[in-house]
Amino acid sequence: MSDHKEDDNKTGISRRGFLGATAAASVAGAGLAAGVLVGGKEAEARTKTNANGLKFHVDPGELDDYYGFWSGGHSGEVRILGVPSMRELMRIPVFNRDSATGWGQTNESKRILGDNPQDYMGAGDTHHVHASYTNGTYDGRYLFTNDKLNTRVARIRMDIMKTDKIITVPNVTSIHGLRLQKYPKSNYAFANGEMVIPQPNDGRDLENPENYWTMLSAIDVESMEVKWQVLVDGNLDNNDTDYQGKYVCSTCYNSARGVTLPEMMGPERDWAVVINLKAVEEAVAAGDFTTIGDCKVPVVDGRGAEQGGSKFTMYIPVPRSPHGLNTTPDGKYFIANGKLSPTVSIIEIAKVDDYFAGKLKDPRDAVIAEPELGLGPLHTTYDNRGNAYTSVFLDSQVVKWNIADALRAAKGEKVNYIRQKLDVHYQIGHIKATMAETKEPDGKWLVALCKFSKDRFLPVGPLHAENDQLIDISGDEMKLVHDGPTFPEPHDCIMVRRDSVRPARVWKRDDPYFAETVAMAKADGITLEQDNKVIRDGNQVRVYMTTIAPNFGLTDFKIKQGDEVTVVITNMDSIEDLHHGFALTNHGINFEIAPQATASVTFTANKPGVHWYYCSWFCHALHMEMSGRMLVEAA
Ligand code: RUQ
Ligand code: CUA
Repeated sequence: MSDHKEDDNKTGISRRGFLGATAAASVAGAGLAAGVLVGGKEAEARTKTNANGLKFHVDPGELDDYYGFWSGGHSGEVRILGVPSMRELMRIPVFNRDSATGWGQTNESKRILGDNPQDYMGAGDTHHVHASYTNGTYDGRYLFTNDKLNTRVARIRMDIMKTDKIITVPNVTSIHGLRLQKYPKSNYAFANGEMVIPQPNDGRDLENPENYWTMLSAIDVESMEVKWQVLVDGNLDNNDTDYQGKYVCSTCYNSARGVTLPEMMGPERDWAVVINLKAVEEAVAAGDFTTIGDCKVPVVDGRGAEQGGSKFTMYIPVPRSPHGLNTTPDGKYFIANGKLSPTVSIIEIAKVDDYFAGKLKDPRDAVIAEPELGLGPLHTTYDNRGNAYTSVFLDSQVVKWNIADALRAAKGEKVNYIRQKLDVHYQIGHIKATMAETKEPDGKWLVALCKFSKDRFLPVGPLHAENDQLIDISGDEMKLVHDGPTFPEPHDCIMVRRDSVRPARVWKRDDPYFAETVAMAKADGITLEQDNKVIRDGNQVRVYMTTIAPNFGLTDFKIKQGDEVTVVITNMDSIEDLHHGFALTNHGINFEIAPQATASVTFTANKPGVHWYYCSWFCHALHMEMSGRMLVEAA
C-alpha cells in the first residue's frame, strides 16, 4: 500500500505539472480571444449583476448555485448543467450508448441495461427527470427518468451520477409522465403508460380499439419492482404527486381511447385523473386485484370515468387535450395545463379529499378556477411568492400570473392576475424554476426550454440546437439573461440547490456497481487490487490488470483467435479526476475506469495479429505511452 501512496503522489505532481502548463497556455489563448471578440468594457459588464441584483455570470473558478438535471430527449441520456452559468458539466448515458465511457459496452453497464440491449440499439427517449424526496424536498439519493420509446424507467445514483437500474414496465406501452412520491419520502415512482393497447398485448384483439387500455404503474424506488398498476379510462400523459403522500394526478388527452387523430379529438372535454394511493394499497393487500397474462403484477381496476371514478380514482373533467400537470409548492392545488385551451384548470386538493371521503359528489366541483393565460399552455412552475409561470407554446411566451388573484377573479372580483408576459425564442415546451417542485421553491431562476432556436445562434445546418433560456425571476419583472443552446432534445429539467447533492470523489472498492465482477475475480482466485494475470478456462480467457498512471499492469497478453476474452481493469489511482481508459484498436472497444473503480468488457477475439490497447483518458505526461499489446495467435 505504501508503494501505491508514493505512486499516487508522484502521479499527482507530474500530472499537475503537465496540466498546469497546458492550462496556462489555454487561458492565455482564451484571454486573447475574449479581448478581440468582446472587448474590455463588455467583458467587465458581464461579470456584474443584472437589474434584479442576481449574478448570472459565473466567473472562471466559481461554482454554480444549482445542479441542473436535464433530460436528453431522444439522445436517450440525462445531462448535468450548472445553473445559473448553464455550463454543461456531465452527460449521464442511460438508454443510449456512449463511446467515451463505454456505456452499453462494459459488462457492468450491460447488466444494468438488461433486456437484450441489442433489441433497442442504444435508443431511448428521456422526457422527464426527477429527483427523490424526503419530506417534500430533495434528498440527493436518486434521479429517475423515463424511456418513452421502449417503455422503460431508469434510476440514476446521485452519489456516482451513473444509471444503476433500468426496468421495462409490463402491460403498458410508452412511459411518458413520471414522478416521485414527495412525502414522507419517495417510496414510489409513478409511471404513466401513454398509449392504449390490448390487455394482454399478445396478438389477440388487434383490431378492437375498444379493448385497448393503459395503466399507471407504481415502482418501488429501492427494489425497482413494479408493485401495482391501476387500469384507467382514457390514456395518461403527464403527472405529479401531492405533498402529503396521498395522490398522483395525471392528465389524459385521449379520453375516447381513439386510435386516430379525429377520434382522439372527439370529446369536448378530457380529464385529469387522481389516483388514491391508500385505497389502491388496501385493495392490493386484501387481494382485491387481477393480473394480466403471465405477468404477476397486481392490477387494480380504476375505470369508471362515466360515474366520476371508482374508489381508486377520481376523473376531473378539464378542457380537451390537457398536457402538463403541476402541483403548487404549498400542496394546495394540482394545475392542469390546457394545451388546446388557453386556460389552466386549478384543482383544489382539499376537494379531492372530500370526494374520496364521499363529501363531494361531482368531480367538476374540484376545479375552482380556469384562468385564461394565452395560446397553448403546456407546463407551469412556481416561485416562493405565490406566482405561477406557465409556458405558452403557440404564443412563445412565459406568462407570469398570481394564483391568489386568479382565484379571486374566478369569484368575480375585478383583478388582473396576469403579472407579465415575456417573449421567449421560440416554441417553449417545459418551463422550470429553481427548486419549484419542492416545498422550498426559491423564486430565483427559471429556465424556458424552447424547442426552436431559429436565428438565435450561428446556423449549423438544417438541424438546429434547442434554446434553453435562463430568466431571472427574483424581482417584480422577469428578465431574460442567457441563451443556452442544447443538443436535441431535452424536454424537461429540474434545478436542485447544490447543498442537497453530495457526489462521491472517487469510487469505493466495495461499491455494488461492480460487485459481480469482483465476485468473478474472487472465483478465479484474483485480488483485483494487485493481480495482473491471465486465467484460461477452455476458450474463455479472463485478463485481469490494474492501472496506475502511466502504466497498465500488463504490457501484453496472449490469446488464441476465437477466444472469448474478458478484460477486467481496476484503477488503483486514488487521486480525484484521474481516470484511465481501455481502448482496444480495431475492436471498437473503449471504456473509462475512474479512480478506485473496476470495469470490464467481454468480446470475441476473431482477428489474429498484434492489437494495441491504449489509455483513452488523459492521465499523465506519459499518457500517450500508456499502452500494451494483445497478441492473437491464428487458429
Ligand atoms: S411532456 S412531450 Cu414533458 Cu411536455 Cu413529454
Ligand atoms: Cu492512463 Cu491516460
